[in-house]
Amino acid sequence: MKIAVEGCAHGELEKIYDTLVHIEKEQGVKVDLLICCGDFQSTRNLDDLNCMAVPPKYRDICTFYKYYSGEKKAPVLTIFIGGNHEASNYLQELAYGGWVAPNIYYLGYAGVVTVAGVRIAGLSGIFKAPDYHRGHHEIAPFTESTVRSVYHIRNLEVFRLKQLSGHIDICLSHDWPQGIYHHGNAEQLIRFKPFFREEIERNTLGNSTCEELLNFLQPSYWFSAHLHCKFSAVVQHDGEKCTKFLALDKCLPKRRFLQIVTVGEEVRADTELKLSHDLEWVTILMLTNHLLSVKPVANYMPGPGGAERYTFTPTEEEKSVVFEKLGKNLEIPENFVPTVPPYNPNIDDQSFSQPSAQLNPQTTLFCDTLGIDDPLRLLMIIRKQPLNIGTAINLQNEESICTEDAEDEEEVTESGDPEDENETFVSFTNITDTLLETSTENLSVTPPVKRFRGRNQTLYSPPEES
Ligand SMILES: [Mn+2]
Repeated sequence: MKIAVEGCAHGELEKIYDTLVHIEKEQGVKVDLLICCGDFQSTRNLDDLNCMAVPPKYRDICTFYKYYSGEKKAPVLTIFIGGNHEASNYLQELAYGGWVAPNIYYLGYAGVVTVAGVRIAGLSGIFKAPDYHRGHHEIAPFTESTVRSVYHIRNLEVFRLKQLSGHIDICLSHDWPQGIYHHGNAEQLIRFKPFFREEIERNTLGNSTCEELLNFLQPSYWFSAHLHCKFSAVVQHDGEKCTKFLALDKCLPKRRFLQIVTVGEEVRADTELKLSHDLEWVTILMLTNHLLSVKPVANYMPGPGGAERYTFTPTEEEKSVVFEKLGKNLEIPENFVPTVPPYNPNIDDQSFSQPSAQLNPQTTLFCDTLGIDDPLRLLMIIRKQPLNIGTAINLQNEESICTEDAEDEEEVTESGDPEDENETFVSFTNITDTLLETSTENLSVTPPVKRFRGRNQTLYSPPEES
């Protein structure tokens, strides 16, 4: 499968897709999947933009809304993780992953999916020690503080990822695994980014939980973004396995933001790729539901020495229970519906407020199917907010979405060949060939859902009630 890997998207979806379509035409290859490593900026409208942690002058609606409204369609199946510049209110609706637009899938706080037999795991957010052990307590409208902490990585997701067994082909994180620069050309990196020197020398650059996960999961590939430069490395693990690391730049002209990598089997040109749940992962989500916290206090994961279960690598029996619950069908349903009015460029409008949180029908269905908790729903219960479930809105009634189409196409023609400048920085080879010098290989157990559900509700009920 040909996978296009993108660093930080920063809302430039239209440019990224144009570049891909251009590559396909020029080089006669078909890209099967696009992976974005965060800072995706899936802002549907101006309200969403106010939930993004950037100074107001940098708030730019960019082009995601066109894919949300249906004005444009993603030409290739796209999956992404969250970074530190996101429509956090929207991503929170999809804690366990979901479609943010047709053909564009968010992996959730953490997630594992398979595409054409390739197993892909992702961890959203960036690491900040003070928030690592807290629950997912943030909810829109965010404060100055929660608008940032909302995208900080939590121990729950890292714990869940560490329950995975079997081989992982690709892992994604927004910030780099700590120490990864010692496995590649660090001197060249420092020449390009001199202000990294001190942190590289002290081995403090990057995310220690990702380093831990990289060594634990030993995936074939690890892709990251965030530091806005291209860098590759190979981590040789004990034994045969190694991980090829690649970080890419953000989407800007003349920057190396995109690379095509060949992973797994070739996909026939007429195959429409489908995204599937990873059964082991979904089972882990269910088995660890009771570990979810939405409180702003420390929430420690179980370990040896305590009385409770602390390994949740599922048994075959546990997996088959989940398989039944999913109707013996792992395919992720294509059940996206727009639930808020998309940005309308023809209306000269401004918004200075954040929206209130809304539940997403995709998450509601997923949680109901498995009998697990939606963290956002728990928060609404605590805050005594109405359980506001987003419903499909009819975009036919929205003015000007359709009329925009024609204008847009003209614009592309007028501006001539927008890809010209892209040519130099899109590298196009398998990273194995170009970047790497070292050659490498490549029962009766009923899930305790009901009980935990009840337990969660009590845990999370407001203090005055308990
Ligand atoms: Mn970033």
